[in-house]
Amino acid sequence: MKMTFRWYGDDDPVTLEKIRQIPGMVGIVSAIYDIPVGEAWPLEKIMELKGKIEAHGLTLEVIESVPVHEDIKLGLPTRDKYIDNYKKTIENLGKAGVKVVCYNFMPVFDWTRSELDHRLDDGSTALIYDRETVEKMNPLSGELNLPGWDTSYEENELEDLLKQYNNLSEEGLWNNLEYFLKEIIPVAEESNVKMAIHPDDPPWSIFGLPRIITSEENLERFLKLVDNSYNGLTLCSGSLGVSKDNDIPRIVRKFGKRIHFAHMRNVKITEDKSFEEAAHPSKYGSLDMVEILRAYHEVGFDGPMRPDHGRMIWGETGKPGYGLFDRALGATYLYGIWETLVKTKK
Ligand code: DNO
Repeated sequence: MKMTFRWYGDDDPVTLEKIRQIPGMVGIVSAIYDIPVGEAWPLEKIMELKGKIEAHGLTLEVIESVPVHEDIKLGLPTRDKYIDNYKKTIENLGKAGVKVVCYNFMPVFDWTRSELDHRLDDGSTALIYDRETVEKMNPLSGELNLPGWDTSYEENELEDLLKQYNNLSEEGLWNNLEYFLKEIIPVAEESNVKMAIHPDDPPWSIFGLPRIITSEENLERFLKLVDNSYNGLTLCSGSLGVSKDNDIPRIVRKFGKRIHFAHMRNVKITEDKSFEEAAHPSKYGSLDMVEILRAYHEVGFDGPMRPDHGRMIWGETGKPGYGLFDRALGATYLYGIWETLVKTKK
């Protein structure tokens, strides 16, 4: 396992200097943030990113994410142009030596929460998802503040986009995903870049939009769409783990070698379809983190892993879920468990 940390580039207050000082840290998960979705990433820009990271004694392990243009998810005739650009990006990432690309196939909204700074009993703040609150939200009200959301939509653009999805069922989305994979996976294999889809967060439909990367059964269906190891998973414990039906250690053991990137985060299920993000240790949430890591260890996982969202603690302010302190604590907790597993291996 290689311990990694997400870095949002030059504007991230959590600098590479700081990340490097976290015990056990070897790699960075990052992306190029100033290229519009759908355009190809030039090799020079990728090399520049890689150079900056390496100058700090770290390696660029994963790109999270190369976003997928909505026209591809919608299956519009214009998708081929965007798929060609996506292939070009994969080729360039391969030339730069990047081995893993994380992406998702969630229509319009990426990860969604109802509150970004919910105060927990210990005084820290965390992201939470309350089913009733989300059900009452109107994505067109202009007041939504979602952490994983592209806010660059012009007036009416979002409305039009949501309308286009009115006619797309889950099966339609599966078809569009299959079309995309059949095009890009051969290029990924040729470029030696492993594609790792991120599960939908939360793993159920929101705002009436279809979501399909949600369960063990659907992950299996996904992997069979193109049965090639370059078509793999980002296994995000927190995204899938908010549904009691998803047994994360079992999923890790089942899909083992097809998992190319591990996101480790604990979540506390408060009610059906409601949850709070929690500190990483098992005691604070609904997931057994030791058992999940044991499963990774058993399947011989040697890929990148990162602590996922942290709470805001010790007065830190910053990007929701992506401060330094709690994620660093998470990383060392994970690292400690891993060291124990390695050393006690019979
Ligand atoms: C949230 C992240 C997601 C993830 C994308 C992958 O913290 O896990 O935004 O990066 O869904 O494409």
